[in-house]
Amino acid sequence: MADLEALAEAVIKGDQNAAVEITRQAIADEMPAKEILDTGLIAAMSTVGDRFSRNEIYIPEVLIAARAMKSATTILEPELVKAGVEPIGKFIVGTVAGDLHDIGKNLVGMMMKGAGFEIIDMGVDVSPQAYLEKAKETGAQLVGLSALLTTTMPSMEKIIKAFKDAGLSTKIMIGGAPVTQAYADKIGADGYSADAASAVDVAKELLAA
Ligand code: B1M
Repeated sequence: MADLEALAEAVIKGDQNAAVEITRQAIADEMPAKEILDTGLIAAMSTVGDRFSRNEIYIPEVLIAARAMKSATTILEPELVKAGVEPIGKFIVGTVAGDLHDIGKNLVGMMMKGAGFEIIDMGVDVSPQAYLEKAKETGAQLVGLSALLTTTMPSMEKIIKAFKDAGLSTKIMIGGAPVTQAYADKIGADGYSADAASAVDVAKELLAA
């Protein structure tokens, strides 16, 4: 019988081959797809997030863990579809207009995926209109905005205003090196987080609110 603790350990260590092998074994053993996802994969990324928050591991370790998780999830996905397992929410993420920095944004997306969200990644240099259209098209509950430049931060306010003007109730959370809680409060963002791990907690709180 496949060992889901060993699966979680493989993801935490970023051992892609072991993560894929144990996931295959768990499917062959007819373990429920949701149990494999929750106990093996999501639990692992939650541990990775906690260790990252405590500065016990750094960005490279997070990236290799996320890569192992992604490979295992690709194998598990058809089983999840068959079992009718729904994502916990839809999360649009992108870097705002004029800004090409995407490393932090990608980390946020990976941690959210690891926590069970469906991710709609819009890439970089995303206009307010594009966020708005994507939110309408997908019905996502949450939009995450990343900005690394003081010159592109004002775009966040424009996006929040565009959503308000359009009457959308989508929750908007923001982050990025120059962004602060005070700035989030000033422009009326629903949430802010300083790093990718705590972004997951903020997203879950917003979803539950
Ligand atoms: Co740029 N750059 N850069 N750069 N760059 C900075 C941001 C800068 C601080 C460097 C400096 O001068 N010291 C400075 C900004 C100054 C300012 O505005 N105050 C700067 C500048 C000026 C520029 C250019 C204008 C340089 C030029 O061309 N003259 C130019 C702008 C291009 C553009 O965007 N239009 C530019 C270009 C680039 C590169 C393309 C070379 C490259 C980006 C490559 C890429 O992203 N694919 C680059 C890089 C790498 C950096 C630094 C060195 C590193 C950024 C990074 O990836 N950090 C950066 C200096 C620095 O930060 N030390 C710098 C790692 C990443 C994991 O952290 O993105 O902060 P971060 O994400 C964190 C949190 O902020 C948070 O979680 C992440 C992980 O925990 N987070 C969120 C991020 N988004 C979130 C969203 C959330 C929640 C949390 O909710 C939705």
